[in-house]
Amino acid sequence: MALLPILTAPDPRLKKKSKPVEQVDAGVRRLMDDMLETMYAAPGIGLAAPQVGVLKRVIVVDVSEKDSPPAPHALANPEILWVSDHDNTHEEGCLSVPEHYADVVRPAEVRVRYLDRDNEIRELEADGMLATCVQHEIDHLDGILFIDRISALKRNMILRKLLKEKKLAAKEAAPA
Ligand code: GNR
Ligand code: NI
Repeated sequence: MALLPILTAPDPRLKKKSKPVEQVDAGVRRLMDDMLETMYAAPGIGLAAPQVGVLKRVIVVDVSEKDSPPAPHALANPEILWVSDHDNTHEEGCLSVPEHYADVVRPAEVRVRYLDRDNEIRELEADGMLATCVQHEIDHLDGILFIDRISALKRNMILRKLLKEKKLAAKEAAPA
């Protein structure tokens, strides 16, 4: 197992569309396990492969409460089969948009088809935080961040701050 570095916005890799995996083989399984380890260490409740620079359609989630047993899910090629016609608003954050939070409106329930860690086709029906998180992660596979689902005013404010921090960090790493 290994901890993988997490990309932060703005980064062109976070805007790309990820490619489906052919099958869940040992390499994809390793990626899933490393992503789970990275997610728990962050800590976060979800992680998508492009966030660690891998443009494959692989996501992991665990929305279990702190004092209940872990409930890891690893999904390859997740496809939304159905969304409820009622919406939910949740405050979202993202490991690739550190320290910024905003309310996002999404369908309250989803049904998703995917390949599991054993390359078996499965379906997951989710509501609540799991539904929000799975949609947030699938968005990453299509190059979409939660800030793309809020007002342009808020988005640009957040992006400007993140860019400024990146420039400052680069300067500190390599002083003139
Ligand atoms: O850790 C995370 N928390 C979170 C909170 C509300 C909605 C979505 C998320 S996902 C996020 C981790 C992450 O960036 N996944 O891509
Ligand atoms: Ni995210």
